[in-house]
Amino acid sequence: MSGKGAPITGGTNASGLDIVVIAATWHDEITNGLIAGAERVLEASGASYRLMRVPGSFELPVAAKVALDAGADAVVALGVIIRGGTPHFEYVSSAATDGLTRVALDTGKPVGFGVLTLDDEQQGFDRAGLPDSKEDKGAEAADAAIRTALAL
Ligand code: DLZ
Repeated sequence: MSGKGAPITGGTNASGLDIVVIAATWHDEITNGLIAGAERVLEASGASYRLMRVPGSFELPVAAKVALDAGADAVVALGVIIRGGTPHFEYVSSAATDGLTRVALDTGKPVGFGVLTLDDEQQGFDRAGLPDSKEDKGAEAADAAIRTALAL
């Protein structure tokens, strides 16, 4: 997709769905782009949604589980993890990915996966739905959550 904010749930009516966007706080410029992309798609779909913030991507799975157990129809998980000089990147990336997969399977509800695992910051700017971005991964994750929720 070309990204840059065009809603990609073309014509889908998701009114009646209750969706929680959960976003980590690291690498805020990129994360804010992901949030804006997800919100554009949710707004266009007619779904009701709210934003929940957690400290880091490691905390995304537990927040997703709580939101889904509380009755949300789907969550959109957004985070940015950038490789550093230690193995921490691998641990946080695996915890977020494996944890969110487990939450989706345990709850039987969709988790839109908008966690970027990156070698450097530029890769994030390229994918964050910002004016110069090539892709809009926040929008894609929201679109996936909506379409899966409607399909289940
Ligand atoms: C500790 C840490 C590091 C080093 N890097 C990131 C990152 O790039 N992206 C991210 O979302 N979170 C990072 N964190 C924080 C962890 O996800 C977590 O919040 C802390 O380890 C506290 O549990």
